Amino acid sequence: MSKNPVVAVCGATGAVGREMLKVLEDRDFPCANVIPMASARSVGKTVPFRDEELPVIELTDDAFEGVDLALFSAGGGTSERFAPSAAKAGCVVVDNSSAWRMNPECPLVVPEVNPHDLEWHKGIIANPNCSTIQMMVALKPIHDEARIKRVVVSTYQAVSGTGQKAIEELENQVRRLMSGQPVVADVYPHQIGFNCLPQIDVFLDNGYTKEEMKMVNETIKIMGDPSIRVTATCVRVPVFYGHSESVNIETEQKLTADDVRALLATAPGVVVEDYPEKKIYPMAINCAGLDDTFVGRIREDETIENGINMWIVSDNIRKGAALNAVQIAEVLLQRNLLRVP
Ligand code: NAP
Ligand code: 12T
Repeated sequence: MSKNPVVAVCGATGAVGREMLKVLEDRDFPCANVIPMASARSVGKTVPFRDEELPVIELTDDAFEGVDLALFSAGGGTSERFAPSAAKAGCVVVDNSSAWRMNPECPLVVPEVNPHDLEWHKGIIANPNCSTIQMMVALKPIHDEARIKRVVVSTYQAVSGTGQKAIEELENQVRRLMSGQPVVADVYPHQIGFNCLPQIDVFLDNGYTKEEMKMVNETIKIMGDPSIRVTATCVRVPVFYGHSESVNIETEQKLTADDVRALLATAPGVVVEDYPEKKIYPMAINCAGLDDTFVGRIREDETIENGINMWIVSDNIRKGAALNAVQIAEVLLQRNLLRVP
């Protein structure tokens, strides 16, 4: 593309959409024009971008005329409904919802891991789940070196993953609980203030939640390796920004903890933060607003032949959503793939 692209941000008034605008600005993404879109409810509102307040327009089938790239984060139903109209108008879609991730026509991409999958896109590209993205960035170099056979992961997920209303729900509940007032749960099925909920997204027939099965199926698609076995437990915790993950892996080849630290030290997008003697390890409060995925508590699992435990933390709204989507767009631009074939 010789001219800079026109970029639509669909869901621009939401937690992820606002961050997308910030990431486009921070990274000086080359764009001719940015068009924020949301529901009819938001028409009349503005959103900040660079030194301007941009008016929000309604997301409709006809809104994509002359738009080159659309970053969607407006819910699965909205993506399912409008992404095909955008692609039909010649606009490449990078979608943050779970609607298109397992569709065989849609690449599912973490730029540090499988940028090559962008080559076969047909107009709609899926951004993986936040919990999957940060795990992939850390596990890919290990898989390349020693082949990962099995992953056991437990997540500690921030409320911002659910959106703006959930952020407000945690704030309100904490305030009320601290002043002895009763709380009501609206967004979540139970109180999230001072609690942990072993349910993220809906339950499926196999007893797992949809969020847990996203980690299983998306890992296989992104790594391009159906032999990796993943089992997950996803837990919501009363944290605003930053998902944490306890990850246990079993590899085919033996790796020591030092081997893993050395591998991750040069991995793109990864920062090793592992100095237990100084009480230094990744923490959600430190990763908020940052772009990297932080890995610490790296140690050998002494109960099996080739096992490693680690703790992986990243800002779920940045690398887990907005940043990963913009990085996908950057690769599309660099490789001249910003067109619908
Ligand atoms: P949010 O704060 O609730 O914002 C939702 C956004 O979607 C708002 O801008 C809203 O516009 C817009 N929207 C809702 N219904 C719409 C409709 N019918 N037409 C047009 N726009 C509509 O939620 P969020 O946290 O930003 O998340 C949004 C999406 O991103 C979800 O699909 C979620 O699954 C996905 N997400 C993905 C990840 C990930 O794992 N990669 C992480 C977080 C979120 P109004 O203000 O006009 O209602
Ligand atoms: N339910 O994009 O609630 O599949 O934290 C991401 C985050 C779904 C998704 C959450 C969710 C997704 C959440």
